[in-house]
Amino acid sequence: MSVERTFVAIKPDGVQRGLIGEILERFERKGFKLIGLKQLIPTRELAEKHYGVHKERPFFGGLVEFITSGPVIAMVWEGDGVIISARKLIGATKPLEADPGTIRGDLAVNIGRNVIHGSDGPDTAAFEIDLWFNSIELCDWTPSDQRWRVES
Ligand code: D4T
Repeated sequence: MSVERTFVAIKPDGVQRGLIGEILERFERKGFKLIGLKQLIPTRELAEKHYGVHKERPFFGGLVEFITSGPVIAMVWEGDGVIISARKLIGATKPLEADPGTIRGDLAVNIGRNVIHGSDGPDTAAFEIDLWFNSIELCDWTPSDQRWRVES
């Protein structure tokens, strides 16, 4: 596995429901490294670019309304295989199909209020990190306990 970066966002429902700490804790405890973190209310332009692949889908309008309706926590996480692993921590898109133990499996019921987003592949991750963050907002650092998580 190679060291990767992925984009993860806590959606407005997760922020409004007070789930930020619980979600951050799951990524930290797994052993991933936080590279970027900010709170923002996404503009319509940002939301439409982020969900551009869904432009023609019937739920697109509602999705953009929802994601721009309040604060979002935007994050970049780094680690071995973090792109797929983050998707596993997050769980299936439909929360009722998400396994217990996953974020959506434990904390959500409805597909339109599924709490969190994670990039679905390397190209999407690169696109989304670039879309949501400036390079100056990303912090490269070495955790002091790194050797207890990663073989050198
Ligand atoms: P995101 O992108 O939010 O992490 O979700 P997923 O990657 O797990 O799933 P997705 O791209 O297929 O869907 C994007 C977003 O749209 C919402 N959605 C999706 C919806 O409201 N109704 C629907 O029928 C679908 C398929 C939920 C997630």
